[in-house]
Amino acid sequence: MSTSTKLLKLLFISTPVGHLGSGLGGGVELSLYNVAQEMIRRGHQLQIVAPADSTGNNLPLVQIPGNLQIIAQSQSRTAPINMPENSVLANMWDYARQVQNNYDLIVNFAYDWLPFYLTPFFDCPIAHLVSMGSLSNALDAIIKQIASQFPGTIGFHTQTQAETFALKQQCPILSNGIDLSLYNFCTQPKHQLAWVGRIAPEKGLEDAVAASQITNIPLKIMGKIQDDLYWQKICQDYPNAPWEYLGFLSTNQMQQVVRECKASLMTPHWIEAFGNVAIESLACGVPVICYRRGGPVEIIQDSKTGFLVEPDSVTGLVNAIARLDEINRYTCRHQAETEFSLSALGDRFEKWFYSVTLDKILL
Ligand code: HBI
Repeated sequence: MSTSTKLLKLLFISTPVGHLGSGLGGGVELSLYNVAQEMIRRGHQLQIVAPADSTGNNLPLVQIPGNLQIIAQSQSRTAPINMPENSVLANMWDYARQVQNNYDLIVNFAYDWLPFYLTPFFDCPIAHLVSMGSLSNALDAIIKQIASQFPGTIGFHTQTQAETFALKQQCPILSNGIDLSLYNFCTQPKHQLAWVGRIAPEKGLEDAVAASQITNIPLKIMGKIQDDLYWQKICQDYPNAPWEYLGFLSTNQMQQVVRECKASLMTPHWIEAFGNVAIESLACGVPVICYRRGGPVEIIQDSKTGFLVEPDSVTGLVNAIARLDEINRYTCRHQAETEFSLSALGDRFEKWFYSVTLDKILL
């Protein structure tokens, strides 16, 4: 049987910062669900290992107890590796060690040191999807080591993100993808803007609120409040801006709001590895206005499906908002259909998984 038709037995190991469905895992939760759903649709066997209390969208889940990992973006670049007692990360990987012989490939979705360090100790091949840009020296070092020892097993969402790790090897670039059937196109938006994302300093929400105040266009804010002090400061600094916080919504609730917006604002103060919000917005036919920084630069077609503006420039956001009538909303939806559908995503990941398991299958 040629490798391109062999069905794989896949073990997905989730992020350890929150149970699946909590929103704390941010974009990587969505990536895991979407890739899992598409692999199953293609006939592969699949099991997801995730922290206890995870919701699986009727996907096959093994729930592992233990204490969550601290989110990496809250740590300093020189922070030592931290592991809580009874670590859910350690427990998930001990489970993987025990069952590894039942699988052709283990796929790691955690942005943590341990899974990379354990790679040489496993018989089963491991593919690592790196979900953020470079954040810590310890993780950079172990990623560099594994990229060199196991070429082709470290995947990134975008070239920009991969470059933050300054690796010698060219690594697989997977982009991302979503289930387009969940997003409904809208031709006549209301006079409002959307901002969607984890509410934390690296996401730069204050700039979108400032742009909303200057333009006096209502801003619909959606997402998990991850940093409460940061959120309180925005509320105090912009008491009169026309913003409304709608909470952490399900995909369906979120797209019902976004689709009726003139545009989505993305204001990353860090190198966004990808920008799921951008493709979710495009899927609704909604143009994206984003700083020219990180993953969204490889997603948004400037002046065609949105605008890329000078990083951290609120004026840049405001000037782009004034140009929104130049964008054809059908062009936005069309780009999502050609580049970011589940089948496009599945093609990229399936090709990667076969490339990592090839030597094992042929042995
Ligand atoms: N932090 N330690 C740690 N581990 C993760 O897997 C992790 C994280 N912070 C954020 C995060 N994952 C995801 O929200 C992003 O990768 C999308």
